[in-house]
Parts: sequence; structure tokens; C-alpha cells
Amino acid sequence: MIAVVGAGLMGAATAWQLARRGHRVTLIEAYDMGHKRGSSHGSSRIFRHAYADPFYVRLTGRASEEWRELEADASTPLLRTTGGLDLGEGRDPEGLAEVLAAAGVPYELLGAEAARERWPYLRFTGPALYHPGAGVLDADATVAACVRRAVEHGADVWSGVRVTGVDVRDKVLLRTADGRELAADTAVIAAGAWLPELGLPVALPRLTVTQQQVFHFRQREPDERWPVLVTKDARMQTYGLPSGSDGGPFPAMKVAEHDRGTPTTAATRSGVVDPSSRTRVSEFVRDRLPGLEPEPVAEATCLYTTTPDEDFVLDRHGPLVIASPCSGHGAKFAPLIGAMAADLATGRAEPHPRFRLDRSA
Ligand code: PYC
Repeated sequence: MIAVVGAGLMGAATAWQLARRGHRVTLIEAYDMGHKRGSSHGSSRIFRHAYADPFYVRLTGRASEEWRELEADASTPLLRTTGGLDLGEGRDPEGLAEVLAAAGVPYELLGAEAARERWPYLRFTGPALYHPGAGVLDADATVAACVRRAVEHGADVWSGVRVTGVDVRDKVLLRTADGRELAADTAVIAAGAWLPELGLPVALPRLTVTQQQVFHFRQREPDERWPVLVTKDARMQTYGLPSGSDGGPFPAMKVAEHDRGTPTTAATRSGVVDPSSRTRVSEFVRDRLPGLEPEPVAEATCLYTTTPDEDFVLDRHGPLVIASPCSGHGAKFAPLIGAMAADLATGRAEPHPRFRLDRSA
């Protein structure tokens, strides 16, 4: 039996991948399924191929295939293609274009004037990289689909059950706050920001947990079709994407800072939006996204768990598989990370060197 600890995007996807391959799985979640305390809630996350690192561009191609598999298995759409724009000198649109060209990913490189004509509701100050394969995935619907299909494929699900101890012998003994004990042949630990608090008998890399804030801004023209946005200049690193249902009944864009979270822990995070982030993001919207009303209509917090090199952790240590810190950019890979964690748990693959616990940062 394989236990999966944590039913966020990575744990839910791992349980789904294992269960559909016919393995006995118990998925354990400390809170209610689909809760909003971690990194996996909300109706919108970015999917994009545009990475400066060809390694991640290749992974996005594999992730696309896994998204289509999950959608087919769950008979539900989860990833909507909108196209995506990369802007600002920090994103280096010309450099990204070279990487996408080498990987065979379709893209267009536009000058500021051409981009302005095409997206008059954005302000462009330099070249823009557009790639049509970017889009938006619904995180809440993905967790729900993975858990539902895992159960339909035979998985057991324990929700509201906190794992308080993990002992590794020839099996893994999991102890829970409500006094249960579960002996698993293998345990996949997908606890995200709770990973440092589990007291695992493995050396973790230095992990930084931050509380991030996201804001939803109404479109002035509901009929406009906005792309995903990733921007980086000397001042700010921001992203934007169509909000989905979190933005309320009218079309809206979720906009947030990627690089300015508040250091915290899963146990002590406030859940209160940092007003200085609201001010900076609203100013950014007023200045750069004139097609949006600059006062947010909704806001939320979430957690990033970031490694020093911002690569993921996806490794095996005896009967433990650690599939956790995704450094704020893992959602787009969820069903692929689920497949990779399932491969590690069942001995079908070795850990990738980039994702090992003991890689040098
Ligand atoms: O994965 O593309 C991403 C992303 C951008 C901001 C947060 N995540």
C-alpha cells in the first residue's frame, strides 16, 4: 500500500496517477479537501511554456500531455488555452524566443507598437513575446478531479486527519493526531509548506515559506480576451491571468507580485493580505494594465515553498518519496509531477538530478 500525505495539487495528482495504475493508495489530508490554507486553492494558475531554461520548456511539453490525460480521465476541462505574453527587460523576450524556437514551441516576437495594436488594453514599453500555448488551469477543479478519480480508481481518502509522526523502518509508519497508525510500503510526502514541520528523517534543503497575496481586477470591457502575463523589470516581478470564478461574476484578471512574499511558516502565517502589496499591485495595474479597473474586487493569500535554486524537490529516500516544494511555479506541472512521484514510489524511475534533495544549490 502506498500512502500519499497531502491532498494539494501534487498529492492529489500523485494519488490519481497511482490509483489509475492499479496501486492500493491511501490519500491523507490534514484539513478538508480543497481547503484554502496552502498553495493549491483558487480557480486560476498559469500554464506556460516560456521558461528561459530549456529543461523546464521540455517539462511543460510533457505536462501538456498529462493535462490532456487527466481531462480525458475525469471528463472535465481543466486547462484553458489563452495565449501568454512575457514583457519587460527582466523577462528578456528575445532570449525566451530563442529558447522556444530551439524547442519547437510556436511563438511571436512583437515590437511595442505591434503589441499595442493587438492588445490596446495593455501598455507596452518594449518588445513582447507571445506564445499561443499558454493558458489558465483551474486549481480547485484539478484537486477535486484528481481526488474524485483516485477514489473511483479505488483509493481510500482520509480528510481532516493530520499526520503527526513518520517513522521509517522496512515500512513507513504514519501516526495521526486522532490516534490512528498506518503502515505503508511507501509514503509519498506532498505536504508543501507543512513539509519542514513533519520531522522527517531526511535532510531537507533550505526551504523558504512565504505568504503571497493575489488580487482580482475587473475588466473594463467584458468581451476582451486577455492573455496570461508575466512581467519583470528593475522594480517588480508580476504576473496576471484570467481570474475564473475567484474574480466574481464579471470577467477579471488576477494580478500579483511573484517575488515579494512575506516570510512565514504554514503554522504561523496570518492569512491577512499585506496592504503594501495591494498598493503596489494596484499602482502597477493603473500604470500598465489600463483595460482593468485599478481597485481590486477580490483578494486572497496563498503560500510558496521555495528552494534556494527554485527547482522542485522530487526524490526518493528509502520508502519515502518527497514530492513537495514547487517554488511558486509548480502548478502547471501538477499531473506530470504526480506521474513522476508515482514512478519514484513504484520504482519505475530514478530521481532526476535537478530534483534531488541533496543537489548542491
Ligand atoms: O508558474 O508561471 C508560473 C507562475 C507565475 C507566477 C506564479 N506562478
